[in-house]
Amino acid sequence: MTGKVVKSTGSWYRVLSDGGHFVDCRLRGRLKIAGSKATNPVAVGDRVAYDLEEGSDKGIITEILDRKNHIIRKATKLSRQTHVIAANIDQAVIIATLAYPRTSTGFIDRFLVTCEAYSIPAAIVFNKYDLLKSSQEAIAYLDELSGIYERAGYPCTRVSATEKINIELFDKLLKNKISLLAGHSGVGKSALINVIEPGLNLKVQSISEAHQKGKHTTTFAEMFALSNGGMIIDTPGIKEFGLVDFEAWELCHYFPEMRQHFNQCRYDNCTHYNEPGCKVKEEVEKGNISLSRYENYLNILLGEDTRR
Ligand SMILES: Nc1nc2c(ncn2[C@@H]2O[C@H](COP(=O)(O)OP(=O)(O)O)[C@@H](O)[C@H]2O)c(=O)[nH]1
Ligand SMILES: [Mg+2]
Ligand SMILES: [Zn+2]
Repeated sequence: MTGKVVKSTGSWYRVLSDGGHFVDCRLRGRLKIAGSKATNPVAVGDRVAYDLEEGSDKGIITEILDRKNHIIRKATKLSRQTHVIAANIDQAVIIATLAYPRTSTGFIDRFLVTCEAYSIPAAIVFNKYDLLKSSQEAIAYLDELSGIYERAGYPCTRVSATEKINIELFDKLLKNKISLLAGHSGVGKSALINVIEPGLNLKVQSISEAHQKGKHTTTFAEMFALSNGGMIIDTPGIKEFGLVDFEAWELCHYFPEMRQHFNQCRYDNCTHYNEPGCKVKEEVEKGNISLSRYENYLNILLGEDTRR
């Protein structure tokens, strides 16, 4: 029998069978993915084969089917060990807020680099639009950011969970796709999901709870089915997605608006930092590549990206 892992606690896996019912499964002891440095061999989104245990409604996972893709974070910043957050994702949706709490562009860009590295299409949803819409200055900044990201190829949507603004656009974004939802604690991930799927009744934190650090103990993602045919993977407490290891000259491949210029630089191995004859820097100076994206590129390149 085969199915899809929708929840994991580290020792138990809830599998949604192809027949549409849930089976709690354990992992056959010796099942490991060859060559994987991951601390968890099976992640939410994995397709697995399982057998039912004799005389029980519990199952044993016997095989992990090939992954289309997966996304990881490092166990710790310097660790070689990785934790697979989810597998077989159609798109990643980053929920960001310009205020309460403020999502930094550094966080957004680091997340987008991770998505590019794993070839996962990404979209950005700016929530809590109700808090901005009376300030012209805030709207201008939101317009500017949306322009930067849309031109780089990432669709942007502004929504409000509490005032139900543009909820139909959010619903459409998730329709018939498996989406990984990412974003800091407190940006309104659960609130947004509850608006399009009230039956899930996810816990929405009070603002004060959202600011308490270390409150989330679980690092395991969970997958929910939506009535629009989509599935979402909620990632509690995940602040930072581990960047894959890359060579300096490779990093610009993960910035779509830089990728198209790198072969016009004077040097083949240009890192677009301080090399002469750099086409990327020229495009930044002309205003064709955003300064904010370029600065975050340099922060990642130089390893100074410590902002969360
Ligand atoms: N003003 C405003 N507050 C929101 C909105 N969406 C969520 N919130 C509040 O933000 C807090 C955190 O929401 P929650 O869904 O728990 O965030 P999560 O940690 O990303 O799942 C709660 O107090 C929500 O009521 C919104 O669109 N506007
Ligand atoms: Mg939540
Ligand atoms: Zn260059």
